[in-house]
Amino acid sequence: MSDLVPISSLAFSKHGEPAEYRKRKVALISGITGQDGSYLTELLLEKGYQVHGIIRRSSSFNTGRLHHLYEDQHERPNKFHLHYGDLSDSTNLVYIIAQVQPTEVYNLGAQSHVKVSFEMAEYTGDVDGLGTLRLLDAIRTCGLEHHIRFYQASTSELYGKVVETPQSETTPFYPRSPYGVAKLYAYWITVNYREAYNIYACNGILFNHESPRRGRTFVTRKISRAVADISLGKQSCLYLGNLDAKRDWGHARDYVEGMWRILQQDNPEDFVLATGEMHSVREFVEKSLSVVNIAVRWEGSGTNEVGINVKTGAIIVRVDAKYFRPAEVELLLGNPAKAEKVLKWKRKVDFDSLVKEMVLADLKSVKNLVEDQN
Ligand code: NDP
Ligand code: GDR
Repeated sequence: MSDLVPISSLAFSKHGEPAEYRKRKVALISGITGQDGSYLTELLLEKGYQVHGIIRRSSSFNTGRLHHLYEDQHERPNKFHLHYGDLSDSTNLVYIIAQVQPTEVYNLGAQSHVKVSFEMAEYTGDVDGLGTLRLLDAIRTCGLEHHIRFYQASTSELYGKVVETPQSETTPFYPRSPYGVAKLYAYWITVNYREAYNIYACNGILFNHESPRRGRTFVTRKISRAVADISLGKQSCLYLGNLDAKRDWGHARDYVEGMWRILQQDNPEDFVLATGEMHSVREFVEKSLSVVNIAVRWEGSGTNEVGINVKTGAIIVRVDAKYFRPAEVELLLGNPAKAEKVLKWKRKVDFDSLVKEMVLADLKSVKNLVEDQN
């Protein structure tokens, strides 16, 4: 951090030198320990950035997704730093921004589970909604609002109830969960601070993106892990909620590239990142099972529906009402035309390759676990 600009000169200067400042290529990422945070860190380090991340203090290990980057440290000295912090703690955010003086801030930190947001609605509102305000205000408090480019992790959950498909930057929002509502606040405060204070602040409205690093309670990873366990005889049945929900699923690595591109434009704007293709949870199950050569047929309906292994006759999928949500988003399908045209961004990984990569990665890790236990 030897290239810091004296903060006093920035805090009180109305005429900073953004070009000079921006040359430093310093990124600050909230939510660095999450799926997207880890892929974005890899990308930015490859591009020569110094990367700083905010991590939460936890009694258990929470930097597993960043482990390999720590190990690379000796090849990139002084390029990767972690700071304890939390989006609920304004003073801490001001301190980190003042210390790091980033050129780009990526606000990826969030209580990101839609179902959990119904159980922790106030907390989700605080972190996902007000947390975004706190980070933007920390930037202003440090007098860096004309020096920093700000990315907000907005979401297709803003669309919620179907008003039109495919959904684009102009589709009206109708969120269907405390998570979606909190993210709606974050979306608009980002737009508002851009308009009110001329901050370079953008929303990436990202549709679902997955990977082998996806948290294990999200449906895709829950399925890929269960399929690995079932095929290796470690689990007999997978319990799921709404099999008919449809999502536009892409690969997280493609989407972090889009986040970076959003902050490299001449003017700050909001963009949808999506594949433009939609599949049901049921299709995700079928496709995952096909990777391990298991064919499934469905019987029954509603909560009595089951998935049966065609070869053995065993029930391998059941519906459990506890995974249903008080209000569901039935389908999401994005229109990435603006991102394709302006950012020259396009997803590279298709649905089949995504599913295959996730199942094969889980097969490998389950096999390693079994070997370790023997
Ligand atoms: P993850 O759930 O994998 O990661 C969330 C990150 O936020 C973790 O690093 C977590 O820390 C951190 N975090 C949680 N609470 C706080 C807090 N109070 N203060 C600071 N950090 C906190 O999410 P993803 O990587 O999948 O998503 C990244 C962002 O993009 C999120 O904001 C999400 O809502 C949004 N998004 C995700 C999409 C997707 O399909 N993945 C699509 C659209 C938007 P810890 O590890 O300690 O829990
Ligand atoms: P989502 O992702 O809610 O779209 O939010 P999730 O994988 O949790 O659910 C997708 C769909 O699958 C249905 N479903 C189940 N979901 C879970 N988690 N567990 C189950 O057992 C199950 N069975 C069926 C759900 O009802 C839903 O319709 C993700 C998060 O990453 C958000 O942070 C992000 O903003 C959005 O994607 C875009």
